[in-house]
Amino acid sequence: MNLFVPLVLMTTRWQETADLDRDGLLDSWERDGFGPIDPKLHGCKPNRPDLFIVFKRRSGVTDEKFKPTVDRIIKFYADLPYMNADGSTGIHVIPIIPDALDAKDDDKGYQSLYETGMPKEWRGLAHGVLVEVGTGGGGQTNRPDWCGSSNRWHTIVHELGHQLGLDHEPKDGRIGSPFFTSLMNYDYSYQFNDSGEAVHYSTGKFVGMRMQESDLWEWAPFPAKDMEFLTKRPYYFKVRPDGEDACEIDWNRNGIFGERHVRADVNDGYSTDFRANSTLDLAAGAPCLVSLGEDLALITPTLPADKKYDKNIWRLDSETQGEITVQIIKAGKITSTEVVATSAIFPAVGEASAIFRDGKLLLAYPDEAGVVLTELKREDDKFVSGKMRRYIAQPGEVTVVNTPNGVEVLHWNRESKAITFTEWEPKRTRVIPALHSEQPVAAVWNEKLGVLAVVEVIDQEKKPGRMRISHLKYGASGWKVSDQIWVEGEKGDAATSSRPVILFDGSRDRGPSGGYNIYCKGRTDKPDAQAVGFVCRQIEDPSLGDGWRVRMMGNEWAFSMNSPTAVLHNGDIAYAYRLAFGDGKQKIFLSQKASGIDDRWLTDFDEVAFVFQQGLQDSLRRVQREVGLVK
Ligand SMILES: [Ca+2]
Ligand SMILES: [Ca+2]
Ligand SMILES: [Ca+2]
Ligand SMILES: [Ca+2]
Ligand SMILES: [Zn+2]
Repeated sequence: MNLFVPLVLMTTRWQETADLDRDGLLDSWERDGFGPIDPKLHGCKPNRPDLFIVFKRRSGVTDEKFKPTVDRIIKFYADLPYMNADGSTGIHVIPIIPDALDAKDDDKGYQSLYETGMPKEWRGLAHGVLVEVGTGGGGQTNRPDWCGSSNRWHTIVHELGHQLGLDHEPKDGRIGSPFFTSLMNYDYSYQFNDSGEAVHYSTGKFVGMRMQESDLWEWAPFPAKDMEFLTKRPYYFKVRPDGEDACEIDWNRNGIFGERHVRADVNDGYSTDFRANSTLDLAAGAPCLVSLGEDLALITPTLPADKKYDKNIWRLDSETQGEITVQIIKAGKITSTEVVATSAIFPAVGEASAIFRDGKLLLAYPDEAGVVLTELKREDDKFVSGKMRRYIAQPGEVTVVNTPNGVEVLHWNRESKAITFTEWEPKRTRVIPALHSEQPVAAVWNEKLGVLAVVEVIDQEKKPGRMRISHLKYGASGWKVSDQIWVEGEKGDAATSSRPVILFDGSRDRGPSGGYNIYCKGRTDKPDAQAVGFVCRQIEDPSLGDGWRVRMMGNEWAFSMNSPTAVLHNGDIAYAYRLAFGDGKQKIFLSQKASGIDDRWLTDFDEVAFVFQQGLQDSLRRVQREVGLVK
């Protein structure tokens, strides 16, 4: 008796909740019908997953416009490679297509249309999609049974993926991965291996590959043809076979295959991301970062304490004169502030540029009459201002660069656009006739080639703001241009409307001759309009962008009205820009790890198994609990 009672109870509970195929619909509902579910009409079965989807259309989405979309969605789920108890494969989609919404609801967002759009009797039994008029793509999910999506099958299966519990990254990796081939991954949402029809939920084929960008091996235990997709959008990696069953991938794009312990940003399909981020003080123009070894110096144009950061101030000029502030940053925190230029001594009318050499910060900036050169000595956690000199120059901006032949100050003349070189210890000032730029220039010493690289901004006939590197060699008669390279090739698109910044990276990962990184604000017609930043990385593969890979920095909201700044720092890259909007508007955003090289795991994830074993059931259970269908 005592033994018997619990058994009976258990059996009753089992019958109440059994869901053999784990599609979230109880066996009894699928067999005998339940609410609006009619097994004869809908063809649902207890031993094969069924997925009811209510497609509520916006007014204007006709049957004719929606039919191809729904047919493709049915095929998509039917084709999923997973074996069911009844011997079939895939998920059986049952579309429920009520009348389209009224035109009076046209201006309501998808979230507020759940009440109107998701029929009460289907809640907990079906998933819901509000189908928008557009077909271009774009969607959003706010509930396990509701999303808004354009009338495009790619987007709808992506948003349904979110409803079923899928994320943009592999569920156990948590960062984007080029071999997470899912349509949930933005890299492959609309195409895979150059085919719009080949997009899919991942089967976890590459789950065995677990890699860190900080320590990559350029080898994979898969035939080269399985990795062919990496040679297409958005990555264009070079892959070559290593026998029948393995291949080598040039992750760091340096032209050498099969290397070990490689460092490279390999998941930059969407952007190069920021890590170790902080928001710092207000600035009145573009920042400049200088590496002090362990620490950083942040140099910004600022306003005197009695002036307000008016929204129209985007840089200092002769009307809005200001100060130059130098701050020491340790682990993302400001530890000291030194005001170099004050209203009493040579107020600044532009941006500062500096280098760190022999324990001293050599800093230059334009004032009303010329260029101010100042030396600051580092003493523990602060800078102490030292010698200050100036020379007469036309209005413009300056760039300080360290070379084996001494420190040079490059002056860009705002009127004539000509570039003048002045040695830090001013012996001589020379115009380099071949150099001419629409914007202030960037400069760096290339130790592999023994040349000074100067980035000019040049208006091509049809494309304004293109960037070109001029290599200069030092000889008896001073600096002479030896050769020139267009950033992204002469026919490329990379362009800016403000000062670029250039780094030279001579590490092994950049190949035998090293490589440049050029950072810039994207070009806008009005120079002070906000835009996102870009990095143009020089690579060994000349077939891609004429040897350049251009990526967005951060994300599509990382707007600035000013140029960004970047510097090689602590084995990574520090990057800063002045925020264009939001709470931090006009403050400096700093990423101390902006190389995009991450030490979290890149991997793959078996989404198909997840959906069949968990996703279908869990998503409906959550709604069933909400409406009281199950406990
Ligand atoms: Ca079921
Ligand atoms: Ca079923
Ligand atoms: Ca390589
Ligand atoms: Ca990365
Ligand atoms: Zn998404």
